[in-house]
Amino acid sequence: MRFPATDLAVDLPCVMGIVNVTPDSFSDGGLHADADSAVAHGLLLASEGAAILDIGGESTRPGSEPVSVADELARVLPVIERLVIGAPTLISVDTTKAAVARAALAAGATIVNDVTALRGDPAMAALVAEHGCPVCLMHMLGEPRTMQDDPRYDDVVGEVVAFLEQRMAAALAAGVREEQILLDPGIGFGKTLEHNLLLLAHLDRIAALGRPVVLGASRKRFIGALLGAQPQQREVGTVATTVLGLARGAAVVRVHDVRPNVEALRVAQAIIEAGEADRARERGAP
Ligand code: HH2
Repeated sequence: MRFPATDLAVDLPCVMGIVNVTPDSFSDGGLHADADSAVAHGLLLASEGAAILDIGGESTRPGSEPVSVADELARVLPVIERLVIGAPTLISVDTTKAAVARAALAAGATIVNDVTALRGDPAMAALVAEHGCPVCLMHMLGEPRTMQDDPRYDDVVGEVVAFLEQRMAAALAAGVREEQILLDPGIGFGKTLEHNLLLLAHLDRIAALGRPVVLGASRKRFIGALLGAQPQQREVGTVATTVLGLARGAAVVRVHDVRPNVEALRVAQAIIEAGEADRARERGAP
């Protein structure tokens, strides 16, 4: 599958493994809250085939409380420093704060994953422009504390597409290059079950914006609603989202359970490529 030109130094599609160095993340809060266990978890995800590790020190689950720069830095920096050396992956920092992103990039992280799409901190766009690193711009309706209080759209897919176009234009206006930009529909960020399903069903409309799409549906609440399953039992449901996401153009899937998603994507990708090769042969046939 062809993806647009990007500064991401990995082959696409790829798996981004989640390392939450937090006490309160929705599915694994507290499991890797100290640096030693976060690093061990990151190394495990790398050994399972993650091409990127996304390190976060502030939960964005519905109802979560903000974390100070000092606390967030104390959580993520020691983990990033060790994984930059120890893991054969790219390191992404999941933060909305320019000070945290700056320190993470200085420590060797090479991707900024900002769930506010550069709206959370006025210094973030300039930092990303100056550094030249890939940046993920994600859609969110409202803010984490209240985003799940009755989210409404007239046309969820159209509104998310328009928002991402607008955030991409703002990033370009701030000096970010197009090749740096990744786009993410923000599954679960101010969305009902139906909104999430529509975004997944029409992910190709986000891919049509011409930038690699990041999909973060892993273990999220809508999967639990469909399956009646607790977060740690949503692995197979997550694989359904990554495989269908890939078929609709996702380039990076952000997941907690790396191995099953790596395996599923490898098989799905082989099928997609066989179909593409066959169609190309048919077109070229006399
Ligand atoms: N989802 C979460 C956090 N960061 N980043 C991107 N680009 N896309 C996402 O969908 C996304 C994200 C929430 O998941 P998780 O990190 O597991 O939970 P928490 O925010 O509670 O730490």
